[in-house]
Amino acid sequence: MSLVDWSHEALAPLGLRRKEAKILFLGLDNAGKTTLLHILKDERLVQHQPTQFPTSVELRVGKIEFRAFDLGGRQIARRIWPDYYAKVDAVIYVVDACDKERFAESKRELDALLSDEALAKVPFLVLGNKIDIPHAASEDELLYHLGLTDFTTGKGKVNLADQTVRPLEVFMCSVVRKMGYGEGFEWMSQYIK
Ligand SMILES: Nc1nc2c(ncn2[C@@H]2O[C@H](COP(=O)(O)OP(=O)(O)OP(=O)(O)O)[C@@H](O)[C@H]2O)c(=O)[nH]1
Ligand SMILES: [Mg+2]
Repeated sequence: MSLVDWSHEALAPLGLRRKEAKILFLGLDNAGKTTLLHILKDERLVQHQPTQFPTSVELRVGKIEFRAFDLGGRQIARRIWPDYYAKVDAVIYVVDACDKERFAESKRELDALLSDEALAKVPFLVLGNKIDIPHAASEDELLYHLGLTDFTTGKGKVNLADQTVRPLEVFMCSVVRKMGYGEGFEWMSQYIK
């Protein structure tokens, strides 16, 4: 156990446990949210049924320790998303980059999230998933279809003091190939206190 883990555990009984970050995994059904969560959790690739009920799991990715909420993306599941918007530290919005017919629907849901008062300052990591499939949209195409071309805030290191706009970036990834999302998490970790 590292010193960091030790001090973290040692503080727990004193009620001084550092606040755990809360991250919502959102996006349309079939985007790959549950698959990603399970790979982050135990490195295992599992075939999942569409998520019916909200679940949450504690995770550590790099230096971020957080509770991930997987709320499911089917129409009926989306209705309860707003119940989870309080005290969110980040949103990971997953898009199936191959499902071009649903880009408009995905944009509508993303726009609703971005304009929700409760999430106004929350960093958004948009993951364009399934780039292992040959006809997947490119990053530029996805940016265009999601209406984000002029709204991303930069992938590099940021000076938080200069930050006046909500952090938002798109990273293309393949959850099944375990590639791309790591850079996204690294970017996001800059904004999680
Ligand atoms: N080719 C490919 N398929 C993927 C990838 N990630 C997920 N999938 C597949 O996409 C399908 C949907 O994945 P899920 O993780 O269940 O999707 P979800 O976003 O949790 O969907 P809901 O629970 O309905 O909201 C599954 O068949 C996955 O195997 C990927 O990177 N590449
Ligand atoms: Mg799911």
